[in-house]
Amino acid sequence: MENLQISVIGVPIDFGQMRRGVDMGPSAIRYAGAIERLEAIGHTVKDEGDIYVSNAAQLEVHPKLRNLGAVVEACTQLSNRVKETVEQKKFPLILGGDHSIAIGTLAGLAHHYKNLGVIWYDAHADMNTAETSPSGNIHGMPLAVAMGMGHEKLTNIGGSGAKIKPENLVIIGARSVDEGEKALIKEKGIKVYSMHEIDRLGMTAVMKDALEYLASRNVDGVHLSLDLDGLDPLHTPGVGTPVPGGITYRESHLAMEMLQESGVLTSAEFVEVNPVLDTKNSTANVAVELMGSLLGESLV
Ligand code: 6HN
Ligand code: MN
Ligand code: MN
Ligand code: MN
Repeated sequence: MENLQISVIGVPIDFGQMRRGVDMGPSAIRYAGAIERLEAIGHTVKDEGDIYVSNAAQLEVHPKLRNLGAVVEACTQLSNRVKETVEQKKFPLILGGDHSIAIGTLAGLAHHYKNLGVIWYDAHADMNTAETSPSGNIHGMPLAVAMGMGHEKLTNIGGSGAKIKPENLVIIGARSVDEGEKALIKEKGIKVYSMHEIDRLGMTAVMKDALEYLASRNVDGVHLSLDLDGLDPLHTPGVGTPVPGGITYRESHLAMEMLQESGVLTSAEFVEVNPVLDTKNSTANVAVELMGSLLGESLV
């Protein structure tokens, strides 16, 4: 396995949704031993600290995009940091924070990857716009924004226009998808492996198919955006929007191992860890264990 130069960037933001505490995600994940775990594999890891997130109340408010100004400010900074990290030939590992941060991550990656593949591991499809969103929460919108849809203050982060192509995206674990999102998935022909496919085919076949699909798209990199609510809340209860009937702990390790084996991964983010909703930091612990499998820890 190739030893990587990993840059860890924390984004302590909880303004993309309504439950406070997910801003403590980066601390919880560090406390669970992320840095040491990756170093033990043999990687060179630099903890770059956290993005500064200012007070939402002091920035722009919008009736259908909760805390718009604060999310734009944090994602703009993150986009720049991710862009610099890739320029330095380092592997960006981003710790959330709620899933709105993916707007910044994908904007930063798009600067270098013109045909980026994205694996979205999540109970949700995260492709609402202000018009389709049932909640007004921006953490339910990052994929729409990355595809160039939504408020221009969001789509203009890191440069105007789409950052990813719908045909280079695969969603794994979906089981709570809103009507507007379903319509968009159909319209764009987005590849979704819902819980139905995971149950029916098994994770091995799902990951094999997903990786073959991305390879057939000739992607120039693959980003993993892992929302801890993709797993079943039995394993990761410390998330703001849990949905029962999710991916198991073991299936998730397998998925991470297969992604590692494929050798195509170029960046990753772990989001939605909310230690306030947790006991004994269990969700951050799972996040760190999955990071181990993703980045080459061997079982024997
Ligand atoms: N997440 N689809 C719902 C909404 O409010 O748009 C839930 C979104 C959850 C987002 O978990 O990252
Ligand atoms: Mn550049
Ligand atoms: Mn989710
Ligand atoms: Mn999500």
